[in-house]
Amino acid sequence: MSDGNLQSDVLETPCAKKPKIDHENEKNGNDNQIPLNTFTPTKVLSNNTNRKTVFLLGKFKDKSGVAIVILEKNAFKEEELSSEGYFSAETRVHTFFNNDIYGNFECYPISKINGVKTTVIYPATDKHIAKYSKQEVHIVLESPDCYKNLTLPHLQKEQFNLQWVYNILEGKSEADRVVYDNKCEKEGFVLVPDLKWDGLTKESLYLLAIVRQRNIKSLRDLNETHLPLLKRIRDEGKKAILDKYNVAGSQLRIYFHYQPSFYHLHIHFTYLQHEAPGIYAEKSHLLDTVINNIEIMNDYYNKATLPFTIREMDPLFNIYETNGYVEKIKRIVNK
Ligand code: M7G
Repeated sequence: MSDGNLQSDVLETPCAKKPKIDHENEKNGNDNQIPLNTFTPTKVLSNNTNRKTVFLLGKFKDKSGVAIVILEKNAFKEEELSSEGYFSAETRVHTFFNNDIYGNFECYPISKINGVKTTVIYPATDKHIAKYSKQEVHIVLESPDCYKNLTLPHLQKEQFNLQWVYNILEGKSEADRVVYDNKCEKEGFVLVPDLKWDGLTKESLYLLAIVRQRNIKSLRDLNETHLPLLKRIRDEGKKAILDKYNVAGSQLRIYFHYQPSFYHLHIHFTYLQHEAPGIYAEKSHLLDTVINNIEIMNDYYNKATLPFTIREMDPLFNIYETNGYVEKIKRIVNK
């Protein structure tokens, strides 16, 4: 039996509030004030014009260490399009040109619907900087031996801190955002809006199911003993999303990333029509396919060769390159 608890709290309207910054790491020594308005960008790490997202490296006034600030233009919310926000008397309009039946304008809608989603990572480590910097990417094939001899020793030595995950599981952070909480230690999980989602716009719905067990790093560790957990996440996750957001299970993409950035098992739930980052063939594995593969072969993920993408700034890239797993290209050297 599930001991899940669907919370019925009404979602907040982010536009009406100051930027909400999660100070989850207070106990790890972080200050609990992030002075966003004192941020000075020093470098554009990358600028994704398709996603209308920019990754900035910089510093806060009077703060040591560097920060990464991610700015993302929000998707349109359909319910706001029919309201006064875009076409009201308050809307300022700059006309570029009118030509016959065609017009080209820049429109400045009211600020309430014009927020910019802002994510802060502070203090940011070199690993964060590498993750968000524009760089070349390669696909490598990870055999079970490569996993054991190259990937695993590397990630045991060097991986992103999981404190934010434990804070969610222990109810210390984001507790008011939790959508569903199954407290069973063995088969329980917490369903929470992903950092990348504003928690409001159905068109870009993105939730994360974080398992309570702490010893499952990734897809690689899964076998038939995990089937009840995986099925529970699929079924209870779908139900919770239907109840809270009125999105049917058949409209959800439910998947793992391989490699993930964070080696504590979690599953992504996104709206099928939303092209979330990391949904492509080289990185995502549908939960239903994973369940089916394990049902066919108990130790499938222990035996499979799994492809994954690797960025040149990731130290793991050097390991795979040195061991001959990356195809060489001719580098053009500027004299
Ligand atoms: P991943 O596959 O390990 O990494 O997924 P990647 O997708 O970044 O390559 C981790 C997921 O956790 C991502 O979708 C992140 O956006 C999300 N995430 C990361 N952090 C630090 C947080 C957080 O503090 N809170 C929440 N709710 N989600 C987070």
